[in-house]
Amino acid sequence: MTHFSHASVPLVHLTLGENTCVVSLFGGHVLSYTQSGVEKLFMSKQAKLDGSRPIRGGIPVCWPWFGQLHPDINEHKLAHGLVRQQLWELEAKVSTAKSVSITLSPTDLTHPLWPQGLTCQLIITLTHDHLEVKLLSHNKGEKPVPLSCALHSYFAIDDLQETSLIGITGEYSDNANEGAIGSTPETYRFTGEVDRIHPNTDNILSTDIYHKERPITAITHAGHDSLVVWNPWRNKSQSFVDFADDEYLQMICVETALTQHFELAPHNHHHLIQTIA
Ligand code: TA6
Repeated sequence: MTHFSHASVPLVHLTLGENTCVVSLFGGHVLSYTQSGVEKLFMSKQAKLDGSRPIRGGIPVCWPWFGQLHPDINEHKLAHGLVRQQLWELEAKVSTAKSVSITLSPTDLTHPLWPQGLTCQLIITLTHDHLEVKLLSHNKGEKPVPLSCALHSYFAIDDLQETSLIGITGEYSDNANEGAIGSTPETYRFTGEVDRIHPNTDNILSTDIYHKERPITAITHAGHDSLVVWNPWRNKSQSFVDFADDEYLQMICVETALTQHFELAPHNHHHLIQTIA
């Protein structure tokens, strides 16, 4: 289990029975989720936990755009939006016999690219058998606002060569191959760089990470219009300063996302929810 005693970013610790969750207020970023002592999330050994750059692991919050999905991104070079690199504040904490829940919100809404009238909150709920992460967007303005976002979760695995992902079907857009359209394999394995956007409109979608024939992590998605699956593989791993060269063998990203040109209507809310068990 990873310990974060060396982190200089402010942390919130949640405990319920044998389950724990650690959240950084820098980025509103879930760093760790352990279920009966088993760590479900990956955190790079070289991740920066001093607020100097986005944290490489856990659950980065990509909002109010995903990746480069903003028309002016080249000007600001802010991949994955405006909130994973700023301090969030703890608005509320509620503990019951069945769950512990915290509500966080970003503190700096002044960036010139921040969409007028749009706000977000993150509601993280630890229960006896799962962790629920809910990204709540609210358009307080009078105009529709384009919104793309993702809960960009890094999941811990034992060995990429023995890992498969179950539950995703249909076509995908392959960002590792100039957006070419591919067909999701029935047994989803990782034998090279994977960077895929899988459109999906199921109200609730369940996916499972397997190690050989054994399911190790169940992930449920809601409020999404797509899933993103990513593993950088060997070459891209070597280009990251906050990721060891061989760590691609210990993680896969399975992300609950809005990437399909969603617009949030005036005075409306949107909930993007990922549940991990
Ligand atoms: O979710 C996949 C992705 O968009 C990849 O293209 C890769 O850029 C990854 O996110 C990590 O992005 P980051 O900005 O955290 O290095």
